[in-house]
Amino acid sequence: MTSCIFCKIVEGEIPSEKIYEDDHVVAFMDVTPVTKGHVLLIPKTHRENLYEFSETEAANLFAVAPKIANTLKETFTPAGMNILQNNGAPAGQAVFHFHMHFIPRYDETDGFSSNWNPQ
Ligand code: D5M
Repeated sequence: MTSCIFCKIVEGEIPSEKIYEDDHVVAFMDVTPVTKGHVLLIPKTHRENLYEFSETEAANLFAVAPKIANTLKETFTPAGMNILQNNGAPAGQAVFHFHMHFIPRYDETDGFSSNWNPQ
C-alpha cells in the first residue's frame, strides 16, 4: 500500500477535485490554492521529480499542459498564469510525487509572492 498522497488521489483512495484525466496523467484542484483556480498536473505513475521521467513520460505530461492552461484561462479569465514545478525540498517541493502547478494570476494583490515558497 502506497503512502504517497498523490498516488492515493490517482487510485481514488482519497478525494480530489479532478478536472482532467487520461491514461497517463491527472489534473486536480490544489487543496491550498495560491490563487483562484490553482491546479496540479501529475503523472499517474509515481515519479518523485522531473529527473526520473523518461522522454515519453515527459511528452505525455507536457502534451496536456496547453489544455489545462486554456481551460483555466476560459474558466477564470486570469490576467496571466504561472506554470512551475519544484524539484527537491530546497526548491520548495513538499509532496514527493511530481506535480506541475498551474497558478492563474489576477493582479498584484492576488496573494502571490514573487518569492513564493510554500514551506
Ligand atoms: O506543492 C505541493 C502542493 O500540493 C501544495 O500546493 C498543496 C498541494 N496538496 C497537498 N496535498 C493535496 C491534496 N490532498 N489535494 C490537492 N492538493 C494537495 P510543492 O510544489 O510540493 O510545494
